[in-house]
Amino acid sequence: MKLYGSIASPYVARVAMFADLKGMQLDMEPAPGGMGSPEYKSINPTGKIPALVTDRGECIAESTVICEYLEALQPQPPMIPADPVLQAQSRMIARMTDLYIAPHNTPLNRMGPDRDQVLIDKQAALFAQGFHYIEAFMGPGPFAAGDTPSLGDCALAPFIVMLKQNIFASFPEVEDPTEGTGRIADWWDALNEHAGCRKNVEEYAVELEKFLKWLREMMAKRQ
Ligand SMILES: N[C@@H](CCC(=O)N[C@@H](CS)C(=O)NCC(=O)O)C(=O)O
Repeated sequence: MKLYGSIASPYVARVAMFADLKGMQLDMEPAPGGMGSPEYKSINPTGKIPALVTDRGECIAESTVICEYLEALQPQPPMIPADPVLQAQSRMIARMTDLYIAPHNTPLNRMGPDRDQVLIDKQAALFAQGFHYIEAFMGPGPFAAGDTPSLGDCALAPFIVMLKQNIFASFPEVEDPTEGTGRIADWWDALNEHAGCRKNVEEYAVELEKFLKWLREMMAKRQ
């Protein structure tokens, strides 16, 4: 079994954290030829990372589906709750991260030195709406669903790390939901008090910082 991707991707980090918390070792390699390349598209036609190639050679794409495959392969310890409501809550947090948080990042990342205040305010409102949905649909906790980490935690945590490094500091209009006293702030505290989650969050933060530094240097050279 091989996972294609780089840990700097929040989607790859989702799978890496999920597998690590299950105690599964994943053999990870960069996408051959790079993301979106014809060589990699011959393995994963979407060209996106992550992709997992099974021992029988089938390709499984999409981070959440890969997590669900790993859960089916090795059910213990469960990372998708057995309780139907907690299960739905865990899945909702992963899905809402993808639908209502992840897309709002890109327009801000692409913004040059001239700040477009109208766009910033629009994106800040979209982030606030997305976090409101997530807060409303989290389970009893203290983790995203129940009292142990699950899929929803592995999906949301890397995006929070990414926004902390890339967005919240540069765009104060976008509110960091882990500050303050709301459900997401309590969730973030619980996550960081859990040794396994904290290790994954810290490892991702280090890899992402390295990637962002490389990206900034590359963009500076281009100017
Ligand atoms: N829905 C996908 C999203 C994966 C994704 O967008 N990955 C990015 C890297 S963070 C990528 O591969 N981008 C390259 C491309 O779109 O060609 C998942 O959950 O796996």
